[in-house]
Amino acid sequence: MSVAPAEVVERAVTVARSHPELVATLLVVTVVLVGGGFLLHRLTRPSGVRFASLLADREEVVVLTHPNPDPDAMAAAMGVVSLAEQVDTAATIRFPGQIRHQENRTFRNVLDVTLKRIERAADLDTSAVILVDHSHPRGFIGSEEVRPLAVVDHHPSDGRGEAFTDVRSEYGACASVIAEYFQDLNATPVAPDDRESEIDASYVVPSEVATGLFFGVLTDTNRLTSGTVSADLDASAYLSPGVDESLLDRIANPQVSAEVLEVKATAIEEREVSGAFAISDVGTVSNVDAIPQAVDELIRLEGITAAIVCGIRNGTLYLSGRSRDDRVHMGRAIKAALDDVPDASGGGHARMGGGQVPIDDGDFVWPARRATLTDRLRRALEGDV
Ligand SMILES: [Mn+2]
Repeated sequence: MSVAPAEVVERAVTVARSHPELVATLLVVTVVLVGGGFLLHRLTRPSGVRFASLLADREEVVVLTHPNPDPDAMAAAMGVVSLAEQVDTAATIRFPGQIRHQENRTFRNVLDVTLKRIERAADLDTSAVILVDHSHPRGFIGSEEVRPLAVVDHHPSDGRGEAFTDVRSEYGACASVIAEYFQDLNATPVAPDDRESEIDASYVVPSEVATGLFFGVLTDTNRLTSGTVSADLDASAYLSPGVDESLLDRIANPQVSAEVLEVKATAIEEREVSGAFAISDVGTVSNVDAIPQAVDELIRLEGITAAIVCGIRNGTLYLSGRSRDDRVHMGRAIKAALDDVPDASGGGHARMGGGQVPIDDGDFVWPARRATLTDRLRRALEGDV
């Protein structure tokens, strides 16, 4: 027996009339299913997809790095700018502080990263601020009033973005997180010899962005030797077809200025060693970044487990310390040694510390105090202060 379609509708209407509660229940179930499914879909979208749609909703965004941005921070920022441009959102990179270290300067120049320095919050000229590689704005006037729209970071922190927060403290580099965003969008890394316009994909990772992100992962994991997780390796593998090896070589092996090498040589020559601890005074320098680089060399000397290098520039004595000795918490040692020196500041982590001492008294008084300071540093390393 066949049933005419009209008859089916008629029967359904009859059932519905006699059981209104059934209709109501069906309606509620449908709404819950559709609504819930929609919500679930929104919430379970990969982070990269959510991030891209956040960017797409804005006319323009500012990507902000921490003070003195390193390759990981600059690479992450480049990645965000590239994503923004691909969803037709204008994006600029801003940074507080200075770019002095030769590795950072080389990275910026070779990859032609456009980033502008800011001094105060008003320089940001937009409310849509995206923080990369840090999660609390710092290093400029009014930084504490900036409420970031989004935070993408790999340092353990409670910092949050108003609309988007992605802090993956287990990752070795922020660049790995950004690379994953591209991967979430099925973006194709563009090989250095290919043209972007000839790639048949909705999203791409331009070659210089892939190269930058790849190097960001390398530097923040000390060439994949420390703090690396499989996500960092996955990100590197994903980016590798887009990596331009000649650019990578230029970024990874920057020219070192003669002064940095001279300061390193002085630090080694002038070292005063007692037991496993070395302290070295390199005198006046014109580039204070040479001081941490010098202590990085000094700590590599056989038999040395903790080292401090100090030098003067523009009336300030700069100290930089390294420890690979469990007995010495370098940050605390420097802090203790400078504790009651007027206007001095010092501190840091177990393996890395630094400090600054303003010298207003002129050279006449200072040499004696400098000897005293060296003595205190030595006692602090030995745990006596
Ligand atoms: Mn980083």
